[in-house]
Amino acid sequence: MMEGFTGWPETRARTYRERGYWKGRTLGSALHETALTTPDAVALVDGGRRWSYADLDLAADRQAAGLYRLGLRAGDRVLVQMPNSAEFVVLSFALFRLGAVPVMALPAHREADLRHLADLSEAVAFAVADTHAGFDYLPLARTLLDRAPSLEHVLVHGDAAEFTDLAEVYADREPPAGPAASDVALLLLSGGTTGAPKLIPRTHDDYLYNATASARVAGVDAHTRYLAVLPVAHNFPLACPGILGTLFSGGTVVLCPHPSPDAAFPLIAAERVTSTALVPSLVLLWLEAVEWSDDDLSSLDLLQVGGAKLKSEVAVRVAPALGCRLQQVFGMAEGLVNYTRLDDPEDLVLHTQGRPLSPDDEVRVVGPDGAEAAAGEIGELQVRGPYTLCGYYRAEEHNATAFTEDGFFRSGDLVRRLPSGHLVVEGRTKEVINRAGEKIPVEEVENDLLSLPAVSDVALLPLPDASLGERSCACLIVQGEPPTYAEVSAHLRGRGLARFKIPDEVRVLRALPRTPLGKVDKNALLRQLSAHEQAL
Ligand code: OOB
Repeated sequence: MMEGFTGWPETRARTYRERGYWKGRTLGSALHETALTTPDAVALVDGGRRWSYADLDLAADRQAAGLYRLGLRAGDRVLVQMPNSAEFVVLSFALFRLGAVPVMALPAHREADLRHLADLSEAVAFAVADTHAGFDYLPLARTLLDRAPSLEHVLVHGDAAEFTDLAEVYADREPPAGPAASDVALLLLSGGTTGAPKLIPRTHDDYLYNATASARVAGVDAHTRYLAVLPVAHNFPLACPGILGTLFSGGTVVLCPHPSPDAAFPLIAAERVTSTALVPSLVLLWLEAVEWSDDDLSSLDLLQVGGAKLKSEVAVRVAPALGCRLQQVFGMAEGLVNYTRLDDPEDLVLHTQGRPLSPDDEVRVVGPDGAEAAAGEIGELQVRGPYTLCGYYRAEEHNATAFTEDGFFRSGDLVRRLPSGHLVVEGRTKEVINRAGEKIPVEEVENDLLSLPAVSDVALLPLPDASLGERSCACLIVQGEPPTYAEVSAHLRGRGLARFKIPDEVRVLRALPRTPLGKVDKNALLRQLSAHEQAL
């Protein structure tokens, strides 16, 4: 077993096997089985390029062999930061086959997060595309290679310069012996509690179940044509059911390089896309764009929405405007995923965030006193189950508080449970700003703001935002000349902060309100800001 990984207690593991959730198969072998059944069906579409299942299966094997020849071994970690592309899918399966473990970074991450991830995982390789969305990843790769002592290889899709070209990482088909189904298959990034992202180990057994059970609940089959719009390294588009759920069902994955309607709508029309997944802020954008778009979206049958709370007012507009069904998805990289079901009454689909995927998801709602909340009351969601982690990777100290004694994960989400078992998300106990589904760890950004020379105190707050859900506002106390927005933002970018963590707004205040204990009173500050807003 991988050091730093906490597995399930044996009695629960046995139950999950006996009940057929864990099938003892790896992600790599599941793809192989689909490829044997439907070798000629189209697995992937990326721009003008198409891969049949046989093509994808072979490409993954050859790349696994190539990575092995390069010196990568089972258990090695590889930091992967790739845009939505077929190369991401091929590389992921090559790593799954080899038993090497991808660390799933997002294209928006910058040096600070990447270095932390490389160091924490002791990644031996970093895989990137040369450029994406106007950003050149090669200078970033150079800095990282220079500063992260574990890194030995940089693998590049595109113009590789002095690094290894991913297209050349292949060897003839003789895959080395693969991993066991109980091994860690990948490390997902946490949406962030406080501080830098944590790593979430997902095993082949648990992630295969996550993807295939999700596929059933979302009605995915061989006719599904799934558009991957959200960043593919995220759990939602990757396995809820996303790319993996579609591939294990023999459907087609269409990769969308950008989430804008300009990129997505023509792809939906051309590839007759049947389903996709969005965060609420994108739903708003799509609802607006569909008004003037000429693209034929009639093939679209299902829109999944999750990552942040979808307001009922927006939920009701989805079916009429886009001509498809809606499925709300409330999930977390740590495991538990809730779905509204396709045959749920409309009321539940519009006004709840769904119910747990698995009959063996043990969910409880706990009040501040630690006791279970009364039916219908708000409390913290705690969970354990066949695909929910039992410990963050290499995070002993944090794990001591993130889990209860009986092994439940404290999600930090405040929910209410209806008699049907459906959950309504009501807020959070932890300090995270949910900006369009991307989670901003407040404390980390506050610390970075404090390093600005003139800044003596700071508070980062979420402001309600019609399109993003929440936007971030940095309130600064300064000595002397206040910095401009451009200066603040340049400073943070210079410290390697991910793009979505840069505050949307900066305000300079005379003082921060305090609680009797001397902590910044963020509720009072929020009231102060909104009173100011109304006065304008
Ligand atoms: C998904 O995963 P993460 O790890 O980026 O973020 C998880 C957190 C949850 O704990 C919750 O606070 C929030 O994001 N969240 C929602 C939500 N879906 C996620 N809050 C309200 N309503 C929803 N529907 O975001 C994720 C993972 C798998 C599938 C879908 C989303």
